[in-house]
Amino acid sequence: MIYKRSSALFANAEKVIPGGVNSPVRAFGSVGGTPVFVKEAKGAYLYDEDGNTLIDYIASWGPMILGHAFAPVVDAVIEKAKKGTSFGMPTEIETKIAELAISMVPNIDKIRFVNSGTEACMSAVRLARGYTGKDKIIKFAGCYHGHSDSFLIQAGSGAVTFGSPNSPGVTQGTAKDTLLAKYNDIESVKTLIEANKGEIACIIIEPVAGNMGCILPLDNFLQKLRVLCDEHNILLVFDEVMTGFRLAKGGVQELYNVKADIVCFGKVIGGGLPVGAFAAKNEIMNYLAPLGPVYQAGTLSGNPLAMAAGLAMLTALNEDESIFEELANKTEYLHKGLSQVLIKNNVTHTINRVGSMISVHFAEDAVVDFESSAKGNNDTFKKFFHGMLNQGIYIAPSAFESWFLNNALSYSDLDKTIAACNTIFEVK
Ligand code: KE4
Repeated sequence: MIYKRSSALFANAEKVIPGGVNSPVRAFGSVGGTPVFVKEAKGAYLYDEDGNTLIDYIASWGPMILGHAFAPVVDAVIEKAKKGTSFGMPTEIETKIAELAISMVPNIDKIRFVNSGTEACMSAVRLARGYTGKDKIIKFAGCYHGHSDSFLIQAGSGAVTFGSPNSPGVTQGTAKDTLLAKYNDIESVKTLIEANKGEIACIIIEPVAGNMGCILPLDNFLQKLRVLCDEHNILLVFDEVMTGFRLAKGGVQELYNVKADIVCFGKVIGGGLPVGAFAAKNEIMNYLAPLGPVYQAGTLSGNPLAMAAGLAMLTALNEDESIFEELANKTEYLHKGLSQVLIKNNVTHTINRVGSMISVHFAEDAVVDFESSAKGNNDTFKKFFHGMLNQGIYIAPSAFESWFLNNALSYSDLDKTIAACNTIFEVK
């Protein structure tokens, strides 16, 4: 593959945008090389600025679950734009998408729309703190809930006391209220609760993690969190920015039959336009301004174009629930094919998969948390990433990300992907 034009475009971008990108993961930092500039996309394919066609496995990090330039979404946005792009006033379409989302997701009465997953999770934590009157939160090492200060935290010196900032600009004052537990380790959660009795407002979790690669909750982990939260009057916040409207119509709450107290959304809910949202029962949501004391606002929240895109996307998913099973079957097929060729070529690996989320880890042992994910061989991953890219397959440019299948992918695309993996590792 040639990337002459992408390289030239990246050089220009670097002069005016920090790192040449508007979100760090796009810069290929952990795999090296020059980021690919995309010109356009349709269905399962990306068309880059050098004329290469790429089979897409990131789907814009989740939103494009039905493939790129999905006609009902495009048409809805075009029609809406002709009538004005933003008003800063209530519009009927916001109620329509809210009603639809509430009908699809269990255990929520009201939903507030914002402009990103970060905003959704940040607002959900503020709401949990306002509703409970408590300051501390528990998150899990390796889970990402956006770039709000409370989430950019690593384990502190006294791991059971408080966290420490993992980014300059985050204050110790903020970090002290974030406690870090270990994913799939219920004892680590119990220890934090015991050491911070009566001070914890919520536990926030990616109920299926996608920011350490894809990691599944094991041994009824989510159910155990639910019990602990009920016992200690702590709210359980599911960050379903990745999993919402992707793993099932009702997300992980439906898939694992576990109730969260607040659910956060992003990605799919916006159909590719900037939308986040958070939702809960009336008792909690009615604490939000202008009804209640917890302040939260946004100039472009509920923007008509974004609502039109999201409504068209959710309508398509709601009308044909077989999409979720179709996607899960395609992902299983890909999993089996990749595993077969990696085993055939004696490549140490483990693959995690749930629904249409999958990740390949070049690690000996099972990947069940951040620590085990970090044991993956990144040199092998880099070889895998660039080997796939050079054969026209675009996977996540980091071993700590999940792939997101889109339903425009054909089995022929999957076979090409499996064959490309074989070519990379084929024992000559
Ligand atoms: P945004 O603010 O990027 O819309 O959402 C933040 C967020 C919250 N929660 C979860 C579980 C997420 O995965 C994300 C964002 N995901 C990353 C991918 N790991 C987006 C890609 C990027 O940062 O550019």
